[in-house]
Order: sequence, then C-alpha cells, then structure tokens
Amino acid sequence: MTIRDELLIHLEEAAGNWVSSESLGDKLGVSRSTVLRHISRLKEDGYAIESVPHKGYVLRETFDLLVPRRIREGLGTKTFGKKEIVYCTEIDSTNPKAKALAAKGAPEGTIVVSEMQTKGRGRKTRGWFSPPRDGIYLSLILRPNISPRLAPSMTLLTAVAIAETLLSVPGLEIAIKWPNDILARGKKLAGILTEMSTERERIDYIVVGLGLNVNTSRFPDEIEGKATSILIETGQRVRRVTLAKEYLEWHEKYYAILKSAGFEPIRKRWKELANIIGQQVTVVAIDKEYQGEVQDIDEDGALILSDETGVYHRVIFGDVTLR
Ligand code: BT5
Repeated sequence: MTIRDELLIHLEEAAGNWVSSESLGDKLGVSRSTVLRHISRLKEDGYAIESVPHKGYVLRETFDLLVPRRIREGLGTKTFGKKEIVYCTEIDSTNPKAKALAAKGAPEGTIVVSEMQTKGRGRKTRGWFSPPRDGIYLSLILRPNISPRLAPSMTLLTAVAIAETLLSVPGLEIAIKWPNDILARGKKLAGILTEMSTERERIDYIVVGLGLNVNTSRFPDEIEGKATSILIETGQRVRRVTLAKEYLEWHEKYYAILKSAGFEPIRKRWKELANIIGQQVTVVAIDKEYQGEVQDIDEDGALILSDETGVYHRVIFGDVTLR
C-alpha cells in the first residue's frame, strides 16, 4: 500500500475525529512534511479533508469510500472480501494488480479495489473510464476447480451476480448483454473483464474485474451516447460500498451454486435476465462476423446463433449488437 492510501485509511478510521500530523507521521513512519505533502495532494484530488492548526486533520467524507473497514462491516460472505482487501486511492488498473497477487499465491476471495483507475481496461485493447469515487472498480481472485473451457461461464455467472445486485436499486431497468455487459435501457452500466491463468489444463486462477458506473454524472464524448450510471438512470446517488458488498454476496452465492449444482441453474437465471433469446444480432468474433438469431446459451456459456440459411454457429468470445 502506498503512503497516500494508508494515510487515507487512517483518516477514515478516525471516523470524523481530528488526527494530528504527528500521530499520522508516527503511524506511517514518515515525517510530518511527508504527511503534509500527501494531505495536500489528497485535497487537490477532491477528498474532503479539513485542516486546523494544532488540531490536525479530519476527513469529512467518511460515508462512501471503498476502504476495507467499510467493505468488511456486516459483509455476509464466507470468503469473498474476507481475505486480503487491497485498497488504492488510485491505480492504473485493478486487474493486473490482482493477477500479480494471484500469481504469488493470494487465496480465493482476495480483492483489489480502487477509488479510480488511470488506465482502466476493457477487453482487447479497449479502455474503461474510471473517474474518482464515482464508480466501483473491483477485481476478485477466484481459483475454481474447473477446466479452462468453462471459463466463459464465469463471466456469465458474474453478470448474473451484478444483475441481482442492481435489481435492488429502485427505478433501474437492467438487462444482461452477452457476454460481459449490464445495460440499463440499452446503455452500458457495467462491464466485466475476466482474465485467467492456466496450468496443465487446469485453471490456476481467474481474476474477475467489475466496472460499475454508480454516481457518474457524465461520460467522455466517445461513450456519452452509449454509457450510463445509476445516478443518470434514477436521479439518485447510491452508496458504492453497499453495492460492492451486495455484489460480493451475490457473487459468492452463485459461485457456491456453480460448485454444488453446476452451471445449469445459473444459465437459467442468466436467460431470464438477458432477454436476448430470439433476437436478431450481429456478433463480431475474433476471426469473423456472424449474423443471425440467438437460439440459446450453451452449457459452457457460449452463444448459439442460427444464420439465415439455418446453419448454427457457436461463439465463445465477441461483441454483440442487436439488428
Ligand atoms: C468491458 O470491456 O466492459 C470490461 C470493463 C471492465 C472494467 C473493470 S474495472 C475493474 C477492472 N480493472 C480494469 O482495468 N478493468 C476491470 P468491453 O466489453 O471491451 O467494453 C469496453 C468499451 O466500453 C469501451 O471501448 C467503451 O466503448 C465503453 N466504455 C468505456 N468505459 C466505460 C464506462 N465507464 N461505462 C460504460 N462504457 C464504457
């Protein structure tokens, strides 16, 4: 953890009480001037820190940071979020950080969460817009004992968990879009980036990265027309930490279902939440483009299409647009 991140965690833990620069410096093992420097940068970055000579500092905005203490408070899971929580005020991307931890042996349930990302990633070489304290940018480490062939089903499982979480937000109309989007009234509200490492035909680890637009009020021009947030959809600000916890609970629940009953119940729920069966779509896959009617999602999470000549196609990875 960086000094800046530790500093913010100490201020948040003080729960609205004043903390002196001496005690912060002592806790972190740094000089007062280093504390001062980091505090002014945090202030510049929009953290509501007040300072008064002889009293020290207080963080006013304690209510909705994604600090580990807040995520753990009342979290109803067994492992997800119960192992290490790596918290960052700023990171390039949470997924590579989680992958590095997983490669060093971090257990299932470890999460990396950041208040913002400077190089948030989508699939392939795409980016993910990750403005400070507006969204949830979270990567979860999983170590499922399944064949790499079944990895796409982990993205679908995650999509179901996110959709279940969002169903509790009043006024949101959501649908899952194959394979990794959650849409609200046709615009993208959340995306999933699943990455895995395999060893001898088994999965060593999977990192599932969730990007969810919560209180984002506007988007860059390139995505303005196709991205949305809970705030834009409902006019209400929602506590990110509550959503993050609900997401971890739903994800763990469905992960347990996968282990005990296989993918079938998840596939069934996915189909209820996706509303895509029977739609005419274009799918841009890695090697080619397909057009046709969506027939089903198979037992591995692949999309099954029939084209106009009646030929069936099975697509594992791609981008779908409705025709
Ligand atoms: C995704 O890719 O949807 C995966 C997004 C995963 C983001 C999380 S955040 C935590 C973790 N750490 C990361 O660095 N990533 C993960 P894809 O289907 O390829 O969609 C990317 C496209 O969505 C972009 O090319 C834009 O068009 C659009 N986009 C970018 N930022 C967006 C946003 N905040 N909301 C909605 N759409 C966005």
